[in-house]
Amino acid sequence: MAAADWVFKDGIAVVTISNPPVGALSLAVRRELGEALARAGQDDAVRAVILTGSHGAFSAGGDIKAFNSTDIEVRPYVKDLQAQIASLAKPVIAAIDGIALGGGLELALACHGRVATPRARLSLPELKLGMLPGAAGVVQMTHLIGPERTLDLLVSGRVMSAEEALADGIVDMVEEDALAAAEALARAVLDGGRVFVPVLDRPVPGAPFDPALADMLRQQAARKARGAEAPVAAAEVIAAACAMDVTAAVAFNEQRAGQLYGSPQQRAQTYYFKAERAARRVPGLPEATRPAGIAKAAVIGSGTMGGGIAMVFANAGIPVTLVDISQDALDRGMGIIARNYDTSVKRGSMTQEKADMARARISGTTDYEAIADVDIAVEAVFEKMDLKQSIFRRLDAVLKPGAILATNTSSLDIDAIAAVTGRPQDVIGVHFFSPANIMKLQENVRGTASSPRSVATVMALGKALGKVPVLAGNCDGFIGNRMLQYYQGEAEFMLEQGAGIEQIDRVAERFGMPMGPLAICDLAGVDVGVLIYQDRAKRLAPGNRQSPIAERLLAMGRLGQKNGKGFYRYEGRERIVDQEVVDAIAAVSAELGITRRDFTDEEIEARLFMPLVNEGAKELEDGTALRASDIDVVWVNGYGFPTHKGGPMYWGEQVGLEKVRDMALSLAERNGPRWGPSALLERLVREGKGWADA
Ligand code: T1G
Repeated sequence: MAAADWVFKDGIAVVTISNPPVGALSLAVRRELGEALARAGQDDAVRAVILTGSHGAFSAGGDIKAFNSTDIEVRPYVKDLQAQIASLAKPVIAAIDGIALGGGLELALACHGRVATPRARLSLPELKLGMLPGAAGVVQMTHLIGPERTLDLLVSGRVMSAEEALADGIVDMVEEDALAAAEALARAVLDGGRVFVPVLDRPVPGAPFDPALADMLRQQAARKARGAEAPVAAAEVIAAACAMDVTAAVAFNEQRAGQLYGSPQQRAQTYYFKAERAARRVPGLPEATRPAGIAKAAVIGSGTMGGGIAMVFANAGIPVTLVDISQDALDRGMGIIARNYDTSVKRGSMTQEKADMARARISGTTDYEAIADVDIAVEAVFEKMDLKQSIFRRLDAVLKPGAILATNTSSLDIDAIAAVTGRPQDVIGVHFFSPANIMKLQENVRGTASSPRSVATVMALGKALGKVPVLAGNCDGFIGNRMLQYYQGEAEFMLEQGAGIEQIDRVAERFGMPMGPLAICDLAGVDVGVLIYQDRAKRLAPGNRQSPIAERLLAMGRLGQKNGKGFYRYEGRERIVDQEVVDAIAAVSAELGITRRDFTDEEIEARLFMPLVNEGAKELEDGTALRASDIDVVWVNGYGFPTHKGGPMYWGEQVGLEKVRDMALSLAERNGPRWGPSALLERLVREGKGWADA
């Protein structure tokens, strides 16, 4: 089938982008669009052109699968197609159904007019790929909605609805039958009854601008970027669109986009885009495996986590029943949910109508019989094995055959939970991250007995819930938390050796983490961290040690943010280092006979992040993770690892697996054998290979 179809009727040529599933602008599509536009120009019988998509998509923009290959560099580019449209002395109207993203939207914005169906979704998501819209998109959007809103749109990668696009003049009409409406518009232009002003000829809203605008936009972008280059470049191009003439601004847009394309960050983010999609596929499931449909859900436990999970189901349109032991507990839980929805509405992330509809899908009960017919029950109570087991016995007794019995545990053994039921094949972990209604990661944990159907169901469910699902094996801490202990553990070991509290957190944050490891410990609660330490201490193999610093803080009554003092003292949002903590750490160093010394930022960065890579390699080795890229997906979505570094495993390969191995050898000497290099890592280093050969 042709990549761009051509149908001609009554003076109007309808050119259709045809590249399922998403209408990416592959080289074949661009070529055929170019030929179709040329033909429309030459053929006197053609009086107007309608540009449209197929298979429920207008176009997802540039062909990501061809990025960093030669195809992407072959003309025509999107800008060439735009130039053809501009020079065509005939109206071109875009008819948009479904997505118009990136280059797809830029192409539509170069048409004279635009009609969308109510299902249209418009966005310029290039920053997620570490690049800029390259075909004048930044300048086009600035002319449509002004500088501040354009920056917000680009940095968030937010998707606009047809209604929103109509209100902003981005599309001219919203009609169920976009083709018929586009035809009517084209005829109106031909009759002289309708005149369109090209997007780039429209005045930028909000002019004249404060001369300080460029600096303001740049600072705003840099604050959100956490080291990513594309947001800052976007701010510069937006400022140019306000200050320069259109031709110069468009040239600058193209130049900055060109600089980012091919950069390490663009490569890392493009890798990451593919990683998320790869993570959805589970190798080895029998061909005939079908996920169970989830039309009704229950969540056991109405605390912060349970309430958040209930919201996730409700927001995805799935009715959900919260179960708790007392009406009081339920009322409290429902109260928190109501407040969370109010906050979402206040922040503008949800309309009142949507929030009301979602809330209406959540009901509560203290009676397990009331959830007998749900398709999935997710347990989200305290991390205590006997409590969880007693709940699973009750679920086993009441739930209909074939229902999925899921646990949100972040650390307990799925097999021990499954063992108390008569249907271990239907038991599986679904680990959401807090706050569940916000964090994207859904770490699904396969027990020894979990059936292919259970695995397929929770993976499909993740997508339906708008989460990013990753499959993990059953072990202490699963993929994410198992690695986290090395990151946080090494932060404390470095404190013992003389690194500063603020210095460690600053290095992690400059690396791109949302919060440093010590600030995170304060946020989660020093007491919570110490409980985990103490529990782990019982299982540590001989020769391994943990730092006693957190225990000392706890003994000093420093619980973390919850009482305003942990590693730091908190004054509002400000973190202040207290002398008593510095003294307590120095005392630990003295007791252990450690000579304190200065650290460079480079050493701190290596010692924080390389142990993650080594433990990740051990997870690949023992099958906890299916692919290195799955680990990256967990760390980006669950722990805020910067996407522009691709994830810890990708980063490790960039800095060199040999260095990671050497770091593991030296940390094993100091901290104990469990810090030693993974056998897989050693083999890859020996053979000069990477994760692809794992
Ligand atoms: N190019 C190539 N393949 C794409 C693609 C694209 N733009 N978008 C999606 N796919 C593939 C994807 O890999 C998967 O394939 C299948 O389509 C279904 O996607 C000049 C240069 C479109 C909203 O950033 O946001 O324009 O992995 O599983 O959840 O300035 O994909 O199964 O083989 O994600 O329904 C800008 C990114 C490009 C769009 C669909 N465009 N895509 O989501 O399904 S840069 C984007 C998405 C650009 C210009 C520049 C989503 C989606 P496979 P899916 P989905």
